Amino acid sequence: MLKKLTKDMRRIFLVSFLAILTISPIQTRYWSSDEGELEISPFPDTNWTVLEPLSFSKMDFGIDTDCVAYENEKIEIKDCLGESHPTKWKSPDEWNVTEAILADLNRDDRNELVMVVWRAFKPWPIDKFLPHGGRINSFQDRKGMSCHLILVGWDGKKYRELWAGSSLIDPIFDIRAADLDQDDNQELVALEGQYDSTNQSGAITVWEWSGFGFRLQDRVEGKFSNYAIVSANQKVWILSE
Ligand SMILES: [Ca+2]
Ligand SMILES: [Ca+2]
Repeated sequence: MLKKLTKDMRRIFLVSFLAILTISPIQTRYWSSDEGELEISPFPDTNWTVLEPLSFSKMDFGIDTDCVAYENEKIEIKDCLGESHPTKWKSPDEWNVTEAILADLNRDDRNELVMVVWRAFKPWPIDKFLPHGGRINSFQDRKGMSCHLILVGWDGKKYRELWAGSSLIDPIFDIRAADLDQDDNQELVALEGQYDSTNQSGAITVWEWSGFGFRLQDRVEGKFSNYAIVSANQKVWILSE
């Protein structure tokens, strides 16, 4: 499973990745979003900026004294003022949080923790009673773990799970948030692999909030292993190889 990159590691990775793109004979592709569909489009040679994920820091939730700690696939929201202050939210022991970013994906003008969570697979309860149950039984790996996208944030009174997806058909990794189509709403970008695959590669996917969950906006099939999100001239591109 992927480990969350620290901000410094991610910066080094991005710089290295862009350097490789510059000198590599591997074909670099530049994707931009046109009404929700990713398409290859010309990319300016200069004046571009790598869009980095928001760092975990105080005030990111609108609560100026709270901080996020991430270690060993566990994540915790606590008072920045010190250890003596109680934890305000922590990921359950049975979760493995393989990635986390801060973003406003549910469009409430407040950032939330967007997490890739692996946990023991659970079938839909109703499938126990249906004659053709087990519809999502393949959405797990050989160890019985399934991949989920989960949002946790401040509801005005406390931190709580704002939205939790059921088992993903295919696991996602390398998640980012960016407003690809300049409509002032962030989309979720993720690579989509396969359960039990030994290759950390897959399709580029873009997901948008539908009001109740995430709708797939577009998927570019392929064996992409990394990408960068770059802006130039008030437009945003996904750079892939
Ligand atoms: Ca939000
Ligand atoms: Ca958008």
